[in-house]
Amino acid sequence: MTDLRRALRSLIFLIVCPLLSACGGSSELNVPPAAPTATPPPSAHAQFVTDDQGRALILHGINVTGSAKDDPQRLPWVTRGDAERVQRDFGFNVVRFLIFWDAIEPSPGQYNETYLDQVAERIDWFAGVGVYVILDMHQDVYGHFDQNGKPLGFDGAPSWAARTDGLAHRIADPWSLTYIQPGVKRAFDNFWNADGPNADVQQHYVAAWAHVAARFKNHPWVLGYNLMNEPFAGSEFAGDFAGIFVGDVQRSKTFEQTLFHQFYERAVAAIRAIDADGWIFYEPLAFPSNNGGASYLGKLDDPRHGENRLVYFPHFYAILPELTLHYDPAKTLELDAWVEARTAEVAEIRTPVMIGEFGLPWTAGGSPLGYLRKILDTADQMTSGWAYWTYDPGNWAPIMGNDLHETPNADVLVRAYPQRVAGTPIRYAYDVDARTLDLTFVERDGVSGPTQLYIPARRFYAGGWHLEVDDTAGSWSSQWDGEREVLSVTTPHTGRLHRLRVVPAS
Ligand code: 9MR
Repeated sequence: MTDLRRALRSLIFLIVCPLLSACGGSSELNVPPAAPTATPPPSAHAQFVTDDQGRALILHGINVTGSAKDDPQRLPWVTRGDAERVQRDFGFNVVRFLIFWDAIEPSPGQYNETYLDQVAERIDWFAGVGVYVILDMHQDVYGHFDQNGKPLGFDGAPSWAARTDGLAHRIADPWSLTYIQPGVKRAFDNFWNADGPNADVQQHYVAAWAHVAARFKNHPWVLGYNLMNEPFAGSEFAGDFAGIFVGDVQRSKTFEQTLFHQFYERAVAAIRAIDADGWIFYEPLAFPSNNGGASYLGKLDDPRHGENRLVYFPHFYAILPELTLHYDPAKTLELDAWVEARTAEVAEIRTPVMIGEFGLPWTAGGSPLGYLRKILDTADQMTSGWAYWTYDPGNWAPIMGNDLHETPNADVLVRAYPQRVAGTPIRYAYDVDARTLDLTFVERDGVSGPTQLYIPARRFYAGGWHLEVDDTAGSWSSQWDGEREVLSVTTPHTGRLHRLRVVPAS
């Protein structure tokens, strides 16, 4: 861009909020005409979760919590204070809340309402501070115990549903290698084979989901349901010890397109029979997609009237950094492979996408913070929301120690971002070094309410910030909520592109 063009461009940026202190009230502003914008049309593939006013929801948040797996009550350790902190200190607007089949249905057809009451109580803590909840039916290596009460995996299914047919299994190290134990594979096979002698297992799982949906369908802050954490193909997974994370993609392809796809169809139908509007999140097979391999699951149909409310919910773990606890920023092949695979899938299925898990300890070698930044920048480029793994005090988390002080990860996970967009986002990007946030969106029929930007003012903008807008006509107004650090911007109805930019004041 030439200096002249740059100068012209900055002229048509209107400074709505010159100083942080001036942002307390709403302001009506006239915007001078601008030259027709050269911004490209909306991405052909970008789809968005929307709120009840039709605004695109961009979700940044965290998993609550990994350690709930081992809690006797299957509950996260968090308090109401943590729910407040998640919003106040980190600016998150969503949590992926782990729930467990063995807690929901400890014996066949018997639901534990006390557990669901306790889950509901915690959901309300998050709801109270305006944080959405995605219920994640978590499993790792099928379940804690097999049907004989022998240790099997880490969490998930009740023992009565863990049918290993007497095949051997033992806990392996690292934990994920336990997936390839014969008994574990058989438990999954018996789950997936919905027409076999163990057909009741999957039927119970699906019915348990319907029960959960009935319980939470009217909760305004329960955004939706994640059908299964990190699904595993059982004996159709062809990896061995060396190849577990890569596997034989072709071999599991048929499985993905048949038994696995049919399972999702059944689960979606069961939830839709109860809840027409909740968003249904679903993951590809974790191995190999977590690590960058392709998924052949294909498009799922949503039987609801109106637009689909399905969300593709993959995880993002580059295998070398995860196993070696070292990230070399010069070696991004694995990360690039993940982006390429997910981008192709999203183009095919035309479904909103959100990263359900990713993470690395800040103590990892090389550039662990660079790794997290790269994933977060990528998520913005893909217009994908995300949920960090996990809100358990420690090196992975943004908090640690008895006093729950922040780790260096906190400053990386906290970013300015558009939380609600009054139209269809075309592009948004947060520049960590310059501390600028750019958003371009187009208006969409039927959308009401302002665009809302989270701006971590207390953390990153001690000298204040400006909002710059670039538009052709009409009146703008903005309102700053200093407590939540959310700027609400009402844009004029011009039918054209709107551009907003937050920049540091000094
Ligand atoms: O980080 C978790 C690790 O401490 C546990 O030993 C393991 C088994 O319970 O699970 C890990 O969490 C995983 C999550 O449940 C699923 N996605 C990958 C996570 C990190 O490995």
